[in-house]
Amino acid sequence: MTATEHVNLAQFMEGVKRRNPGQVEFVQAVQEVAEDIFDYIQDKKAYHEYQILRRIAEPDRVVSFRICWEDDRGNIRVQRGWRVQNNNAIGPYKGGIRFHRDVNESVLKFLAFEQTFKNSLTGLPMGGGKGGANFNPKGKSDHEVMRFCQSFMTELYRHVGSDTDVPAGDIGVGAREIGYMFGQYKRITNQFTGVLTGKGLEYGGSLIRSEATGYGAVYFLQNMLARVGDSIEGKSCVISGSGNVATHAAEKVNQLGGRVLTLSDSGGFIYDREGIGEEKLNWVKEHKTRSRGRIADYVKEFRHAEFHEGKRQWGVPCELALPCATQNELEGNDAKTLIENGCVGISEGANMPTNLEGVHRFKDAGILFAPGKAANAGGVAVSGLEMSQNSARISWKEEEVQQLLVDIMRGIHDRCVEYGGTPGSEHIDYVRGANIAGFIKVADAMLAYGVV
Ligand code: NDP
Ligand code: 2IT
Repeated sequence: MTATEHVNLAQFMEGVKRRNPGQVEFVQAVQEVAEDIFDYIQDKKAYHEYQILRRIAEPDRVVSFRICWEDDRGNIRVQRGWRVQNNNAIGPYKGGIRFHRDVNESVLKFLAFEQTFKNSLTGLPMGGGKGGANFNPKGKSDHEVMRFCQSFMTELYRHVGSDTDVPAGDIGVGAREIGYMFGQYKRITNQFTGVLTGKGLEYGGSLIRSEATGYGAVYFLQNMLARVGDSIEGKSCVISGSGNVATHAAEKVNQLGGRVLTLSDSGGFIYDREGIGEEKLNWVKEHKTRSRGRIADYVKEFRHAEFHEGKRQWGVPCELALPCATQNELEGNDAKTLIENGCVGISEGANMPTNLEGVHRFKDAGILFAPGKAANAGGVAVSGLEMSQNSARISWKEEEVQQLLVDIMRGIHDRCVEYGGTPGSEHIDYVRGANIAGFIKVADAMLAYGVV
């Protein structure tokens, strides 16, 4: 018998906290996974002996670097950037880049850890990574963003590559930023390779990549509802965020006959009782993405709607909820309110939007609750398809990618059902299902490699 067999969940988490002081988001993400995995591996000796979870919860490496750039007034600005390469047991590191004022090492470590399980769930050969910088794109000119992206890539290029680590977008990083970063990578290396995904269609991007995360989160909800004989049609839906994921989730809810009541940004939320239909949604996309405006302006355009400054939308009565903005935006009390108001299904478009107390409340209430690592995997899945297209130097048709996305989301759903079932009950714990199904593939690959 080895000493590691005696480590219980509490002792394991004590170690994680001790080794990662102050990294609350990272500890939270590990805790949520460890709660399920410890139970699952109780009788699986090899996973203990080879310290698999302990190793997945220690990034392969964290690269941290300085980024200098010049703003439009000639001031020299200094930012901090990171790339967290969490685990490459089943494929090259893969995961987005986030530019946001609040980015720090803890946030990127939690995202890279989650990404490892998410990417495994897609069934595609991708390891887990994440990167970013504490750069606030709000109010910056195009040229400032360009200079920042170029400076960021001038360091990042030596750590990434189409078979090593393939970044993509995330909060604050969309088509514009990917274009600037790809341009700089190509300039430095003189290579045109699939080093980034989420690229423009003119230079190796895939159809449906922009839509994939939001659409996928709604497909996941659709799969959960279908399993219990229900559907999205006619249901009211509360969505947070108004970026890439939120607007495409809203688009798919509309297409499937649901009614979207809210969208938000960091300034507050808008509530439109008449529903945010296609035309209004197109206005939001244009306003938020192209004009980089605020969601508050929605009520100037659509005067019947309400804007709730500095508030979150979880008190708006609804049947479905899709948190699509950021981590820990839905807390225990919000979960309680949603449950009391009769919400029947939640699908996380964002990464870890529900805090641990909220997750426990949803689990205990036995309602349909899809964790981000399963529900928002459609984005990285289509990134995986973009990598395949780049390697083969071809572009697939829209219908092909659409169908693959639908199939991949159904596959993830079914894997969660396989591992999230409860004996003697019809209920599926999708959190447990996603954690275990995501873990197994990575763990077994790690066992195959021995101690490396
Ligand atoms: P965007 O930058 O396109 O949009 C982010 C949205 O969230 C904006 O409306 C933004 O408001 C809001 N937001 C960001 N930070 C906060 C905050 N601290 N408080 C309140 N609102 C906030 O990002 P995405 O839509 O791409 O990403 C949203 C979420 O989805 C993230 O959790 C991301 O990790 C996750 N995700 C994204 C994927 C993708 O393919 N893009 C794939 C899988 C997950 P404001 O404009 O005011 O900042
Ligand atoms: O969180 C995520 O899955 C993403 N931001 C997308 C990652 C990717 O590589 O497409």
